[in-house]
Amino acid sequence: MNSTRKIIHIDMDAFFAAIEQRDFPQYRNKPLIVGGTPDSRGVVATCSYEARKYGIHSAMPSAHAYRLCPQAIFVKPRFEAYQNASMAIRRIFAEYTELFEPLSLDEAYLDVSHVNLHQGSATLIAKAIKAAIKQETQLIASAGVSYNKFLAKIASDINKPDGLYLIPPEQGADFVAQLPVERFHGIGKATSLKMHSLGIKTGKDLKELPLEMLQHHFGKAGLHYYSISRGIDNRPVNNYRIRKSVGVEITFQQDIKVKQDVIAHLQTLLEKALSKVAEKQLAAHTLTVKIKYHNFVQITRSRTLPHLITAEPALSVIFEDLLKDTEVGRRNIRLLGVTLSSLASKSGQTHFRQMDLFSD
Ligand code: TTP
Ligand code: MG
Repeated sequence: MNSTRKIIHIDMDAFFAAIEQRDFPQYRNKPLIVGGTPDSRGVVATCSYEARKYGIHSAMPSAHAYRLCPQAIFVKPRFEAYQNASMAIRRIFAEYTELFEPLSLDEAYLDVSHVNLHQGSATLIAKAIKAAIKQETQLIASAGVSYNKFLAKIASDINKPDGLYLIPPEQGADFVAQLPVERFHGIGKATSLKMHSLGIKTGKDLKELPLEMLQHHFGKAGLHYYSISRGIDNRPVNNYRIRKSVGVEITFQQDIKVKQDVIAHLQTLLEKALSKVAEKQLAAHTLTVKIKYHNFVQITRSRTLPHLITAEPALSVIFEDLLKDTEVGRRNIRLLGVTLSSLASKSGQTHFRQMDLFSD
């Protein structure tokens, strides 16, 4: 039964700003704004909690933020640092559950229904994840714990920063009833205004409307609103996609036939695939060649090498070998592809786990 699921939503506090304050101690305990400078037409990406006291928030023009707090420090974003922190927290999620779904760099849903750590207590697991994040990144996360995504997401916002809030199943429906519709995740400004004009201000108001009416006014979303107003949200946490291979291919405008041309194209495709893999600090052991003939018949040929695959010219020998039992040279070809798999970290250690964490 879905009502027994245990879902955690993790959301980092003042994510970009917290990273700046961590990396530059002179910014700590100060109103700090990450984003465009006040003299540009830029906007605030985020700001420290010290800056929020002045009414500054994400998406506000930086010039406006400056008027609210002239002593604030403005800094440009450093996306690489944010990406690194994001990878670090995802690595921690992966230690607890395979079933986690990042929503952005700084937040994710985790389904811990089948996690046995900490006596299976989702609250204790959330606590442990917060502690691991702090230990590993010196950053603070807030967590929401509930029996579905909708409520877990709302819960993580409740005691921010450094929050941990539980909405147990028996309180779900009451919790939604008192919630203003503009606090519902997924209900934007336009929809909440429309709801207000229909006299719907809270979850309780929403629940009083029959399904047909909700569908009439909100189309497909009507059923979702009907469900969440009752504390019901059966959306699964989608598994974070594990990338086990990297492939590139080319479709020719005009079919090719000559074997040496085929090998030359495969070599170029291989170089492209290798650079993609290298970008992720990985390397591959298995090489797969895909050939689609002019009549759309498709074949693949694979070879796993004991050493890591590199682009050295000697590989053309392997291509020759792979093409031996094919009709290359005799039949026209419309598409060629090269896929690298059996991914390993550059040191040669197989490292599938790492790969999916780097693939976003
Ligand atoms: P949020 O989680 O919305 O905000 P936050 O982490 O800064 O603060 P908190 O969760 O404690 O309220 O967004 C995560 C990051 O995404 C944020 O640090 C910066 C970036 N971001 C933007 O660049 N523009 C935006 O409009 C928003 C909302 C966020
Ligand atoms: Mg956040």
